[in-house]
Amino acid sequence: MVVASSIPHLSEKISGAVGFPIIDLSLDRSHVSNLMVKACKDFGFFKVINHGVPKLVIDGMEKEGLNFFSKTDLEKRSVGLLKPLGYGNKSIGLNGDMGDVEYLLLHANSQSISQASKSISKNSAQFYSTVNNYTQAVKKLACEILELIAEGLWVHDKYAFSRYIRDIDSDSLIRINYYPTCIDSAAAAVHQSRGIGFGEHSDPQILTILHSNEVGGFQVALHDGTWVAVPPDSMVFNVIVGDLMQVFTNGRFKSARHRALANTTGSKSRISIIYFGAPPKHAMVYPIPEVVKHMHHSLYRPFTWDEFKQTSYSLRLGDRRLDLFKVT
Ligand code: GA4
Repeated sequence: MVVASSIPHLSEKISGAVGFPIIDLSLDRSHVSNLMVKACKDFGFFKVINHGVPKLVIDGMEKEGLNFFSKTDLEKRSVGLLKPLGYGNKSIGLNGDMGDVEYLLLHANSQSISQASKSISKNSAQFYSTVNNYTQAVKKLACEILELIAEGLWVHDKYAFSRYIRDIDSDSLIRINYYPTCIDSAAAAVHQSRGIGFGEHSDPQILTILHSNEVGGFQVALHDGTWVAVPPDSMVFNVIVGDLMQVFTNGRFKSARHRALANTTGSKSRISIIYFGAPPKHAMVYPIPEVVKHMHHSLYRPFTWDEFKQTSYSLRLGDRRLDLFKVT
């Protein structure tokens, strides 16, 4: 059963007219950083091209993903339904959210990937090197983007944001979401509940870097709540502002609410690979003083990433968890 509240409602606003910013990373640095800050303020979302991640690295990762999801239910479950990390099927988080999606969710550090590889693949050395290469390349991209954003915001310390995910104890994650075609799923009941692949939410972390194959379904909400379909394009990386970035910028950037519709193509599975850049658990998070200076007061109280993460997991997927951290 799909949670009723997450099914797209007929009366909701949907627009096809908005083209989200596409930022060419090969252009002049100060121009790129200004474009990024504008995109973060206007949408909390943009796409990047000429990102420097080799196609071979992306294709290899997708292939490992498809290979894993093509296994039998029993084989996949043997990875361990390590809550909340490991293999998941339809159930999202710990509080009853459901979607028409299968996923693998892993910590993004080399040691954890190496550990997980042993239970995920018979050829664990190959799985490890493919997933680790992809994760390292996308982490580098995330750091570059965060440094460009810091420059565009005129923050003194260019590493103010990226240092959290460069930290050896960073709690960043890597996720592969698999949205089966109608044909893939046997049960008629599943067909009836089709609508949502992954329900509306914002990401709790700093920044998310999402890649998907050429199958559609991904949507991003504008600030006024209108949903906009993001046309699938395997040449781009999609960049999503997370909740912590909203806090760092004292609300000047808003975390983007996004969702994935269930895959109704009937022909090809949708696969997306997502990197979530997060601080170490013990790191303190608060609006950066240079931003607050211009705005006179902090909108959010200081908290640790661990506290915020625990709160996120205690709530539903679509809940607006940042409201609980506002200064009253
Ligand atoms: C959204 C971003 C990441 O995918 C994730 C998700 C996590 C999960 O799937 O286990 C959460 C969700 C995400 C936000 C609120 C909580 C936690 C499901 C959920 C209901 C891995 C994450 O870090 O937060």
